[in-house]
Amino acid sequence: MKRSAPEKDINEDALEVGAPKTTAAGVKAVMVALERGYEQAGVSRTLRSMLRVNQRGGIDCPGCAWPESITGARKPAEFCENGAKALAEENTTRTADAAWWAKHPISELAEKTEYWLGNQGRITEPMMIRAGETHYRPVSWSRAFATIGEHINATTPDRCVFYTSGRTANETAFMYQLFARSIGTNNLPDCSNMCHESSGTALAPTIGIGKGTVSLEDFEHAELIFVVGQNPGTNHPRMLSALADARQRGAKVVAVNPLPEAALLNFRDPQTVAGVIGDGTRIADEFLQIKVGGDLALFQAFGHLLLAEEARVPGSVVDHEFIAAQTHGFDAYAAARAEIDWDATEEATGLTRGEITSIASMLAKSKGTIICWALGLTQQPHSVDTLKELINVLLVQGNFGKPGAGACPVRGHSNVQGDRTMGVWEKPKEEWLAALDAEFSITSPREHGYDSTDTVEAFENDAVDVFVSMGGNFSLACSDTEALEAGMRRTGLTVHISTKPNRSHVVHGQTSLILPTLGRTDRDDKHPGGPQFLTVEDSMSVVHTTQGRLAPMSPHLLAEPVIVARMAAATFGEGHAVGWRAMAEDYDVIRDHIAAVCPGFEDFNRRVRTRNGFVLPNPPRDTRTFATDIGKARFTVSPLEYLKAPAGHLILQTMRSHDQYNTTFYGLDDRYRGISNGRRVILVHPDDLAELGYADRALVDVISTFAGTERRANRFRLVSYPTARGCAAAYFPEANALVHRGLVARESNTPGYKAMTVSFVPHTAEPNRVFDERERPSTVGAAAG
Ligand SMILES: Nc1nc2c(c(=O)[nH]1)N[C@H]1C(S)=C(S)[C@@H](COP(=O)(O)OP(=O)(O)OC[C@H]3O[C@@H](n4cnc5c(=O)[nH]c(N)nc54)[C@H](O)[C@@H]3O)O[C@H]1N2
Ligand SMILES: Nc1nc2c(c(=O)[nH]1)N[C@H]1C(S)=C(S)[C@@H](COP(=O)(O)OP(=O)(O)OC[C@H]3O[C@@H](n4cnc5c(=O)[nH]c(N)nc54)[C@H](O)[C@@H]3O)O[C@H]1N2
Ligand SMILES: [Mo]
Repeated sequence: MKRSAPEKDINEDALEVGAPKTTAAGVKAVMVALERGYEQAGVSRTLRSMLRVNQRGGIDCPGCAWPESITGARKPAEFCENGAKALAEENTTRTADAAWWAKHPISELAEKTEYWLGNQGRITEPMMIRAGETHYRPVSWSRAFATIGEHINATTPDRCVFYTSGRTANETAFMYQLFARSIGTNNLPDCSNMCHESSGTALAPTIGIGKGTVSLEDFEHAELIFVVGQNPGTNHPRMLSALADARQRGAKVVAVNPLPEAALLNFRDPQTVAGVIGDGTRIADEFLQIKVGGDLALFQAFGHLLLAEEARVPGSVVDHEFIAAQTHGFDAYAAARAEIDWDATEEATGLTRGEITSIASMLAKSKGTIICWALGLTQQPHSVDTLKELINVLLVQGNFGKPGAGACPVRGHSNVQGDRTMGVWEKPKEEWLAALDAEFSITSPREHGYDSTDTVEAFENDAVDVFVSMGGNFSLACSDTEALEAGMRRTGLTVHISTKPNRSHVVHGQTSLILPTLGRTDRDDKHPGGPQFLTVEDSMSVVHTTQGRLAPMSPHLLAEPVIVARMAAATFGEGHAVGWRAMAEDYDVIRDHIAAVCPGFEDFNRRVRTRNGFVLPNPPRDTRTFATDIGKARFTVSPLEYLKAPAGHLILQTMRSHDQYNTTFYGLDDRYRGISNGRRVILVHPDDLAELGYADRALVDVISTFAGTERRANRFRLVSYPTARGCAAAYFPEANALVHRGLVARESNTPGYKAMTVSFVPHTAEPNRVFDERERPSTVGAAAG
């Protein structure tokens, strides 16, 4: 049965603000999930997909990259409210078909919010628009592919860019990077550049692998678990079960966050009886309400205090044997942490010396510590240093390669880690390219390509002729929305491999194609050898299958591997060295190539068909060894650095509401924070509001300052909220227009989405963006230490 989409768009004046919640999940979560499912897809499609999620042989939940247990039993319903919403989004029986596109000119779509666009339904056939036209119109698949081939062949490889969003499965990602490299470019930006790039950049040189070192089973053994810069109640709800179980067993949990996120405080597991009728489980034993950007200072203080405790009681804290055998640089680290500037530390963190010391003593006593983190630590100028400091603290106590200990970056998109493993990377290693070239008899380019931030700049400089987007929503995900969109509009060809309409389709190139594809839950069976499955890698390096079973909403959708193969055929013609067609017909063929190229994937086809899939090698976890260039783990020394707002300014972070998936909005209810029906809000501490002279709910324009320039975004409402002092929070992507593309994490080039310096002016009707060369305020203060 087809359903119609909401006619109404967001009315920001309908904003409602209630008190923030102190408990997450519970029955309400189940009800909301089912409601959204039924609304979008009806009862039968909803139940059929939900019961198969995260089961062995089922669909990998597209919601997040949190793993499923590989050793233990799985719950009959291994999903969460937000995973269920992600499924409902995809399973929807609403369609944005040819008639829909004919009804809505681009000029009209450009005025709509992403909420409205995304709610129109699944795209049913390939669509095209050319310069001067007002509407997208249907195009045949063969014409669409021919157009892509023509444009690629008419320009040089360095002017082609191939973006990947992290839902892309391993097989697709592998073919896609092979396609880009066969053309001759490493321009392979991906969402990971905007997400956990800082994590990989910090981990690779320090522990020799750019991934986490814990498995889900480690949560059953840890004594102390940190959850830093992460909002799992919304973004990784299944993680709460692991935390609640750990706590019930006696582990302590410490949350570090500028916001008192409900789920960090209390959680009712909707999958247990106690969770449905009881008061719930407290999640965090301790909550450090840190200032945005203060974590480097915090972990330096922890390092100092651990060493001080060791000096007081020798042999009680530091794992000397491990440090001597497996690490490098401890003496320099110990020397740097011997002194501490408590005034600067308190200013940077907004915490008292007492608070920090009490958590440090928990840390000193713990025999197994896991530190989990997400984007609260990756999107600031000094992010890579911050993460290296977390690693220092773990190394001091030997928290690697033993049960219940390690580093746990919690990834976002369900296969973002796998995409990188498959070679979606603008800075590929020589060994990797050599293996690829040998397998396919091609010559991959060696020059590094664009990451996401470079791509924004390339768009602004008219350096892109062809932009292909494998999923995702580049225009809204990146920095500097307005300049980026203007650049995208000037580009020769934009190609969007998508499931639903989004903003990037609307700010399209001179010629633009939308290629509709099968999603995770859709059956992929139009192959000579019958139905195919795909594979993904979760946040803990487990590789397993995913296979949808629902009838696709349209007979015209193509699977992603087929789309890549046909783009390649149209570009290279007959007789190309790579056997594209064979791969698209039978995904086992792709997997055999992956087995030959990617370390750890030997015998891929057989091993991935076993009950739980397989775990990729991870030297720190498996053997307590570190494959860095020196064969040892590295301590590092970074100067103290934190974000400092000049008088009259605040530090703005951007975050997700409970009702969105990145740029996709499921609804308008950020339930745990008590904010509904509006998204253009800025959460500010009541004392800061008073100091700045604004009333709660005041309507303002926001000005962000960076490097002598300003960006302005109009019409936000200030909301009094218990965030840390001096800090503010707004939703992504509404605030992206405020992010200067030059504001990035230094070594990883990840946008500084959680590090803007902003001020407010009463709302006026001024245009959205102004530049002027005012004095540059000090955005980043480097203090002594
Ligand atoms: N339902 C749902 N699930 C998702 C997503 C989604 O949009 N919706 N997105 C997926 C993706 S791609 C990703 S990457 C993950 C993102 O998962 P998260 O990283 O949890 O996402 P954010 O909403 O950005 O939340 C960041 C958290 O860090 C805190 N924070 C901000 N600045 C700082 C700081 O300086 N220090 C500290 N200690 N904390 C800080 C914020 O208050 C917030 O609680 O979730 C994935 N899962
Ligand atoms: N200010 C600010 N900006 C941020 C962030 C932040 O915290 N703050 N976070 C950053 C992060 S962590 C990330 S990961 C990026 C996200 O950036 P992206 O990954 O680019 O964005 P998404 O919103 O996840 O992509 C949604 C689109 O994917 C398409 N899609 C959905 N399912 C499928 C599928 O199965 N196949 C295909 N081909 N397409 C599909 C749909 O058309 C949908 O419109 O945003 C970044 N931007
Ligand atoms: Mo992400």
